[in-house]
Amino acid sequence: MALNKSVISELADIVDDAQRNSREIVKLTDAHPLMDVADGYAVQAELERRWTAQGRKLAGYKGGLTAKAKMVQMGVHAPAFGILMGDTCMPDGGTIDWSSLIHPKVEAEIAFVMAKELSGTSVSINEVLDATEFVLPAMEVIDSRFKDFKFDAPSVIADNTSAARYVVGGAPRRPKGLDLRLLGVVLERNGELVGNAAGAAVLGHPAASVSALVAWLAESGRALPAGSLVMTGGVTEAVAVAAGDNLTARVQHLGSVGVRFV
Ligand code: OOG
Ligand code: MG
Repeated sequence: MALNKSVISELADIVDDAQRNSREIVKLTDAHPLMDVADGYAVQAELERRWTAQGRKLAGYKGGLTAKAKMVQMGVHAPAFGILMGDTCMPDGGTIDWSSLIHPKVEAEIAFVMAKELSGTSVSINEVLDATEFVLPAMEVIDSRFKDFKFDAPSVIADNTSAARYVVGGAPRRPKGLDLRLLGVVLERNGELVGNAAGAAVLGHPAASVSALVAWLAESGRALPAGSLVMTGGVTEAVAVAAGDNLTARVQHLGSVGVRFV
């Protein structure tokens, strides 16, 4: 860590304000060039502390930048983790007010709901699958608070990995008998194909994203609680959306989720 507690708190103020008011800001490292990834997570932890103190509920966690296509698109080449606040969950088939966001983009993801707590730095894919209640299709709406979606790892982590809204639904299935690497994922905007990949696009196996998340939690002495929702990361590049757009994410064997921006 390069920054002291009072600077971390100031940066949390800046990000929180930008999120609340949908106001874009410049990346945090412009003013704090020494800021590192640990500082980014410290800002994120401070935001989590504030949000939960306000009575907001943590629904789970997200892995981001877990697919090559996303890493190349954003120029950040390592996965990053963030928190999912329950009040940012939008109903499948519902609408999202585009004007409440800055420059939203949509990602198709495979999500997990955990049946058992997981902890430790080297949880295997099989252990993740054993601890999983079900897997289901998901869509994440990301909305970097940084101008033109331009950031580096410390800044995007401080901005809770661009998390804005998420949608889950479809036909949840137990993972037993499914090879999650081979699940086809299709993202459509207004009925037109805008992205497609297989589950393996996410770190070779979507459960590897859960394992990496658990290892990240372990670094700060935390476990992934039973009942958590985990978004494993966009399988393709994120796509920009405009008011009026209908977005659908389809996952083989798991059904689809959709939203409309108004
Ligand atoms: C960072 C968040 C990435 C994903 O699924 O890869 C993410 C960003 O691209 O703004 O959520
Ligand atoms: Mg995502």
